[in-house]
Amino acid sequence: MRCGLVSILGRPNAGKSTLVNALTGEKVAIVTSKPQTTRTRIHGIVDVPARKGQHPAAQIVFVDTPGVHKPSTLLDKRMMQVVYDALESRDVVMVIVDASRRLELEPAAGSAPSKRVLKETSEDAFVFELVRKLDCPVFLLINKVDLVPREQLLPMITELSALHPFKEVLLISARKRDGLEPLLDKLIAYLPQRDRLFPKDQFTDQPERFLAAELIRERILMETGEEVPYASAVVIEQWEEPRAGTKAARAGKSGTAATEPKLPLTRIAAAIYCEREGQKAILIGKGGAKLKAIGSSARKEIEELLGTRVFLQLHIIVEPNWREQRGFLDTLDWRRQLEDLARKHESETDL
Ligand SMILES: Nc1nc2c(ncn2[C@@H]2O[C@H](COP(=O)(O)OP(=O)(O)OP(=O)(O)O)[C@@H](O)[C@H]2O)c(=O)[nH]1
Ligand SMILES: [Mg+2]
Repeated sequence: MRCGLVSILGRPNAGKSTLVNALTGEKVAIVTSKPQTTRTRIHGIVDVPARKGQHPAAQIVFVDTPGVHKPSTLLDKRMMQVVYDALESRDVVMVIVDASRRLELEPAAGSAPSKRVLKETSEDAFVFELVRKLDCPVFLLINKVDLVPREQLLPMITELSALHPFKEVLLISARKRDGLEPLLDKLIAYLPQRDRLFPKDQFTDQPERFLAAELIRERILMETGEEVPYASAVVIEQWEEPRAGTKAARAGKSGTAATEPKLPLTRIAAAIYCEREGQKAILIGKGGAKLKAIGSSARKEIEELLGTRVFLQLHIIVEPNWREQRGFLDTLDWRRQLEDLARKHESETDL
């Protein structure tokens, strides 16, 4: 079969995570309208059956990455390191640009209606700079075409195609799931012959605990404004699984977890970290209303994910400057935590 890693690269908010979710058909990565939502590398795994006369069976591992930005904190630097690492280990790279941001509204002249015109933008310049040195196939995805008048797309393709010898230039709408079939077909042609990297039914490499922490963080991003989303982090402190044998199959899209009273219960306690007392007050809200709203909407999402009922306890911890603390950032990195555990286990069994 064909199998490979496809890294997705783009500015914050370009739609990388929306695309990975659309391709896997699962909520692998959180999505918000705020930039810098994704902080780590996230795998979304797609199995494509063989199509006679078209392509062989394939497993494509999409690698969602943080948006390319100029780092200011240590957290930002770590996020950019994730991007560089994803560009090192890959078979194909897909650059994704937001078509709607390449347009601007030209003021109406006289009685004529105002219209959208292509604008010169250097926003994506750093992204194109990063792919220049790559020796692998690079695709260009022009996303959010649902927001752009058709006649504007052709000049955009011409302009962007000139920036790099892209193997393919494709128009997509990740949100509307438009243009994804041709994308999968074209990708498979560039993937190496290789056995699958993950079991057939696996759609992500993230542990459930990390997914749950991300779902809580998504609610925080959506419920708060100003600097709170950027200064917030979520750490799962306790995770008590239902007794063995009682865990139901994933509720999936039917979403029966919340409504079915007899389902087993998972108990989760999570800490929300912020940097200042003022941010803590915003997160708690008047009479605790904000924290309650975050907790109840996150709980529903986690129930959907786990297929159990969930008892979710949230509390807030002020950790000044956590975005600059090496040790704290390590505790947020589940890959590093798993490696540490494996090393510890190895050294214990060596004794
Ligand atoms: N209209 C429209 N909106 C889209 C499309 N794709 C993504 N969006 C929206 O764009 C916003 C950002 O999407 P994300 O998927 O979080 O973007 P991202 O590139 O992962 O952003 P970061 O994680 O911050 O780097 C969200 O509000 C999405 O709903 C699309 O095809 N059309
Ligand atoms: Mg993202």
